[in-house]
Amino acid sequence: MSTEYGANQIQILEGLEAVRKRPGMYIGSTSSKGLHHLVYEIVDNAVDEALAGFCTTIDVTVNKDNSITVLDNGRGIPVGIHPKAGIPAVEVVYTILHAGGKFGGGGYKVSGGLHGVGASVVNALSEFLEVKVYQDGKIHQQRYERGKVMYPLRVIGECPIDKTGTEVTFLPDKEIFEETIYDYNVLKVRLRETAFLTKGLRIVLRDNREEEQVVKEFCYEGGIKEFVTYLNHSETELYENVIYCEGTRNNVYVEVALQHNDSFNEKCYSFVNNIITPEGGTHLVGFRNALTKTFNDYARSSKLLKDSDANLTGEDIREGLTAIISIKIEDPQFEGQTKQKLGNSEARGAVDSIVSEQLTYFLEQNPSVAKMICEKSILAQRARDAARKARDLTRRKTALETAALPGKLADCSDKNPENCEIFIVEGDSAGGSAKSARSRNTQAILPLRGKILNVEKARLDKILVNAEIRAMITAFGTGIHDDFDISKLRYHKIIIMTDADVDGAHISTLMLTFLYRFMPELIKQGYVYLAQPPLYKLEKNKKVWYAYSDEELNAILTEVGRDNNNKIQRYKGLGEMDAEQLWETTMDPEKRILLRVNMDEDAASEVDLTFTTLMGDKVEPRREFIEANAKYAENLDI
Ligand code: 1YM
Repeated sequence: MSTEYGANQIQILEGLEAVRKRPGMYIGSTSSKGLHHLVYEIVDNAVDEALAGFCTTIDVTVNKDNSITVLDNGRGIPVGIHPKAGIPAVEVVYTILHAGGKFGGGGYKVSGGLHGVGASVVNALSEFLEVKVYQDGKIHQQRYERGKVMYPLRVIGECPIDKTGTEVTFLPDKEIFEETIYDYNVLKVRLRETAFLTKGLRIVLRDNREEEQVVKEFCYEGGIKEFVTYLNHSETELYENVIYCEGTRNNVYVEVALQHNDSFNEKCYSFVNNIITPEGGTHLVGFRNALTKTFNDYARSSKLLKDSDANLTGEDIREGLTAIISIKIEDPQFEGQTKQKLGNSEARGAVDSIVSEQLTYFLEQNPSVAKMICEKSILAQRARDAARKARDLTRRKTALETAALPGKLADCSDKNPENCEIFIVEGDSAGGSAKSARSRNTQAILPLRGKILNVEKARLDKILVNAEIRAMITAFGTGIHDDFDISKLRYHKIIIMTDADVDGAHISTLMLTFLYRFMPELIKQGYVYLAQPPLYKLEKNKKVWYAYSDEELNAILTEVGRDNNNKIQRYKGLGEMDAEQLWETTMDPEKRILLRVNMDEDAASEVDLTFTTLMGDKVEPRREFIEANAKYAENLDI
């Protein structure tokens, strides 16, 4: 071994040791999120190979031990000796921590993973990682454990000369990760998204942990056009075809797909080099500019808007719009607190000009579609005016009366939001029990009458005059949409308390839909909870048990014995419990169970889809969704 090689080895180990010491700096976190991130880093290298035109299929397998295997049919990572490092290129990829960008010059990385950069991080954080390269009729292999090379790259066998590709298996290190069990659904959502964003690429996901292997295959020849169709599948589309614009300008490759549906929500997701940009940025600004300008020009020239009418706002035109904006750019600059906002100014111009040109042409060619969109936007414009009036009304009220809190609210006396919780209770009778049961100091009760308005199916003006909705908005104190201010939140726990039956579940879903659409920050920051009232009460010899599920009931029955002396009571609703029982089982902070509502922000489009599927117009997608998810009924992640 040359001294130079030895020195390199030490550097390598120091590099990977730094990753193990501060994993968060390299993969964001060591929670379940970071765990899944490992897979995306490896997959991204394979996606790069697909974008370069050499790979058509990526196979991802979750093995029985929660290790992951990723196989692609690209060229295979080069196995030749890297001139500077003096070791095979594949070893460089897996053991040297790169500062960024692809080494070796030529071309540029496009996908999210830092082309070979992420691979060494994954290696450093894995109990073991094994890479196989199929190239020139040979199978090359190397194994690492916690980043350390176990043996030099070696040929372990032969393969057909036309078989090429890279296969990587790794087991996330239990010393590093808080969670080491992969969630099939999380991988599924992300890989489906990756497939939509890379048209024609086939991604196969397998789960070998189940007795019967689960296989899911994603391949979309239509790319983001099919993504829009997918996102709209539980909506009623306003017109048949997805509008599509594509082109390259200023070295920026731009793809946009859009379609309106008859709902009132906007679903726009933007991506840069296949990475979602939750905070948008210049590409999204360019898109919005183009959309607003093009539709106003069209509406004016076709006399759908009269000279005396005000311009349509962007918001009007985006009512019911589902859109994907995907760009590929050489040197993306991310800004903002979480580095999720694109800053490159050339992206704005590129998207703006490509969308303006192609959309103008489309509208001229498809006047009936153009008219439908304009008419919907004009309706939105009118509703917006009405909503502004309704909102002004609420604002004026607050300005006049100091305590504009809803009459039905039984507020708590403590004024420090951190100590305070509000129970949103279904029905006046349960509300009554809750009011006598509560601890007045910190617990507020807001009873709602029956089912609240389904905000998926109503326009803002109608929503804002709804009494139950207004009661919640004023009680929480934060305002909504643009006015939303989390620092004004009056309670740090918003607890939805409904009956433990189908109706109760429906009301909870309506409530969550409202919170998700109007105050998503409350969910994101973990302020929203579901109370868990018991299903059964069991009495024997003056002793009392409560069961929160059928399993629990059976367990208790087994313990105390099944005989006629237990008078089992099945609760039909919260109203059946007296104040003391309600306190003891559901409200007492010392004893109760609360479920905190989570939201996976990486899967924003999927969360949105869940709500439109559950609360939207179409029955068939809802039935399919419920059938597919029935077994996850207890899992509250949305
Ligand atoms: C299962 C993971 O990493 N595939 C993969 C990676 C590379 C190549 C092909 C590749 C790239 C190039 C030339 C090139 C990488 N190569 C490198 C580096 N799948 C997976 N497939 N030949 C092959 O970009 O020029 C880094 S990643 F840097 F070594 F070329």
